[in-house]
Amino acid sequence: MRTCVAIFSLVAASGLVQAQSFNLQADWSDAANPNGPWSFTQNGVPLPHVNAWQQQLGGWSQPQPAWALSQDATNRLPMFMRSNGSETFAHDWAAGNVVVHSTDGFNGQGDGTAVINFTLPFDATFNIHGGVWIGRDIGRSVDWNLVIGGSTVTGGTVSSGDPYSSANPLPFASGFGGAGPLSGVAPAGTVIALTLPTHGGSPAGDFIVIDLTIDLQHTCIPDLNRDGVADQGDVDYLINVIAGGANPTGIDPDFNGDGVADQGDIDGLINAIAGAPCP
Ligand SMILES: [Ca+2]
Ligand SMILES: [Ca+2]
Repeated sequence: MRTCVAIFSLVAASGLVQAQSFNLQADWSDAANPNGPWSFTQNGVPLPHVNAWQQQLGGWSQPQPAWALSQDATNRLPMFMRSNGSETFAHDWAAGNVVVHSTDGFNGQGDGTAVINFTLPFDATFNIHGGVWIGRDIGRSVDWNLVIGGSTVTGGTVSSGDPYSSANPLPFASGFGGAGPLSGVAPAGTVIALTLPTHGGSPAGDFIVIDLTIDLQHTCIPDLNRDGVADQGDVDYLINVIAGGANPTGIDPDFNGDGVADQGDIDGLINAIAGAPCP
């Protein structure tokens, strides 16, 4: 939990600015991966696109595009898709839902765990909404874990026969970590990851349906040297970075976001440390 503590202890300026909402379904792309802040990966590595997942093996009456290593081979898991609604088997999701098939040793040979990554595009206060359910009832189980900045903060399991469904998703807030970890402040570049491994003991992987929205509010994090306090040390840090010095915490020295790193950023930082809104 060390990284998690570090993230949540970041001191953010109180002022706030603009909000932006990112919805997994609405933002879906079959053209690009990563797609903006989203990426569909095995163990964090973005997967290539296929035009018709299980084209030969069947299951869809119309070609179902997906992100996966192959269409029909034994490395076709994990798989990420936005359903085209032409499934020919019993399932509990609607056209337009984002569905993941977790990997397993049968059809994910040599492959990694299904992971949806969302990388914060700016310093932000984040709020994570939504939930998951198993896509069909054939005796299998899939785990979900929310991993923020490398630390697992909450998670759970959906299983064939459990009470959760499209009509009653398992909310992320009902994970073992409760609702607390679903909001916080984190710097640009922090990865919010939803990992979807096949549950231990499940005979194989299965479809899990994801309803996920991440709301962001721009904020600024005056604790530029990431030592847990916003103070003169951060002003010194920024002055040094702007002067061409080392930047071990990897901050963007353009603190006020006007496109240049200069005295205006130092002034903005001093004001923010004193309690003013983000510049
Ligand atoms: Ca500091
Ligand atoms: Ca600036």
